[in-house]
Amino acid sequence: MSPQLQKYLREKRVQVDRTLDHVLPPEEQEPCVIHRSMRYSVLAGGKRLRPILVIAAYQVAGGSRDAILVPACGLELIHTYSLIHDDLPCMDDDDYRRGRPTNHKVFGEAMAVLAGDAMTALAFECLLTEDQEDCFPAGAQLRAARAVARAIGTVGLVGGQVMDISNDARDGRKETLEETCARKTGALIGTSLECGGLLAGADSSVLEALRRYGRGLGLGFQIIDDVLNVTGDPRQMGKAAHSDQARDMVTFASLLGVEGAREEAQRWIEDAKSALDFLGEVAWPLREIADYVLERES
Ligand code: GRG
Repeated sequence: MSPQLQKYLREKRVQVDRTLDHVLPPEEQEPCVIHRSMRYSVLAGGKRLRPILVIAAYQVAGGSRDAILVPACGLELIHTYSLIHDDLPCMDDDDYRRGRPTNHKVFGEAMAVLAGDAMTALAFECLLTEDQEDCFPAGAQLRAARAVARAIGTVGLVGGQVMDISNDARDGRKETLEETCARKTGALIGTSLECGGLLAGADSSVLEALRRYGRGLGLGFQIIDDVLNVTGDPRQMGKAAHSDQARDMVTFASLLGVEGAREEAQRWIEDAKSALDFLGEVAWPLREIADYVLERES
């Protein structure tokens, strides 16, 4: 990763973490246990990729206000909610996430379900936060909230998770696996970019470029996630390795082999970057984030 991107990501993570701390209810607020549960998972760290993509797309599309931070955090809340529910015994039944015991291991299943539910509500509050200084174009927040609502429903996360837990990709078709990943992972990543563009008032050609970049980035990201499940270091990743194999899941790594999967990811990342060609130098953070997704080890 270039020193320039390292600095960019560090600065954005600090801003996102500070904003998340601010928008989450304090632990002392009744009922305390649910607020402890929410803060436990959200403030456990993580790469903050989705909110950073909102901010980067917003800036690439010409936005310059700090007001983007609150809606951007809405995307992180949805993402963390999906992780909490994904880890439940009725789903993937995982014990570790972001380097600590999973939410249900600490707070119990009921509280983990409720923390996720509360985080969706809070995410939409963030997306629809009162725009006191007309930072965003009229109607943009509504369009962004609608895009997020769509992305988490049956055409996106929920649909992808249904295909994932049903192991639909057992049919051995790469297209089925691509469809599962495009929904389960790609939808939220793509929508993060779309939200940034919408909130900056981007025109349709920029929005289309962000969508195409998002599709390639989302698939590339999930393929590397599959590879890391085989080759990664659990301490560095903060979650278990080899869980896909243990559950007999068909993944890009099992379907194409580790090297084949890396090559497939590279193709998607190249396609993602080429979508940005006409945007010129201003799109450098998105280009470098795409390269980072390919190199990442956690
Ligand atoms: C409707 C939000 C919602 C969820 C219900 C449980 C579920 C349906 C979907 C699960 C989706 C899921 C967990 C997909 C995996 C995506 C993925 C690769 C997550 C890892 O993301 P990272 O590496 O994690 O960005 P950090 O911890 O760094 O944020």
